[in-house]
Amino acid sequence: MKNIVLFGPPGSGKGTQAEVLKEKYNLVHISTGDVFRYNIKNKTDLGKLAKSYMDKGDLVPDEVTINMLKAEVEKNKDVNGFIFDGFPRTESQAKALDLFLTEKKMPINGMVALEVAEDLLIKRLLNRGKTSGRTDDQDESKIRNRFNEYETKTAILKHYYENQDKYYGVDGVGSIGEITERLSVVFDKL
Ligand code: B4P
Repeated sequence: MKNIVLFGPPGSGKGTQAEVLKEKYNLVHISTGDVFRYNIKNKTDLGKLAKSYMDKGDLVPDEVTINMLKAEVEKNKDVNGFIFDGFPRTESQAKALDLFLTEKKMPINGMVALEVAEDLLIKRLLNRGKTSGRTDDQDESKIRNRFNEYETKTAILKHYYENQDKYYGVDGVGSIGEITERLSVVFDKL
């Protein structure tokens, strides 16, 4: 099995690349952001809760996100592996994921991180905000709050996976195709 955490700051291209890589490697793509947006669209209780955090650019509480992620994994039996996109985003999510996947005897092979400078990320997100309808992409102060959440709660996960010899950084600047090529070099090794 290949279980890969696709990592990077908001707008680094995790969702974009996961769409391509899931086909190439026959993996199940779980994006916690997409699952939340699906629930918001369908006005479920989970969606209403998530919306109150996402609209401000805050992270959704760990307990909610961890339970949701586990349910998504359980829906997919007998698969080649998973691309986790946007999860984990806190140390407590990373520990919960390790515990859960170790119990299932399907550990993480590696964290593959897209590295992109903040000024370029802001441009990409504001640009998407013009057409996506995503409220968290339309306002620079909300985008800056997402970066702040990333810096204070998520960026430390680089060290978490480095300590397990599982961190692989990839330059996330270039065309979408070029970046897929770079990521594939790492995916092939894992
Ligand atoms: P996510 O949905 O995970 O999304 P993201 O960080 O905005 O973006 P991603 O990196 O996937 O970028 P994308 O490919 O779309 O999170 C949204 C919110 O959900 C969070 O703020 C949080 O509130 C909540 N949430 C999600 N997971 C959570 C968790 N585990 N715990 C708590 N809360 C959680 O690309 C962005 C843009 O760049 C696109 O427009 C794309 O077309 C463009 N782009 C991509 N690659 C490009 C390239 N090479 N060149 C130019 N443009 C490119």
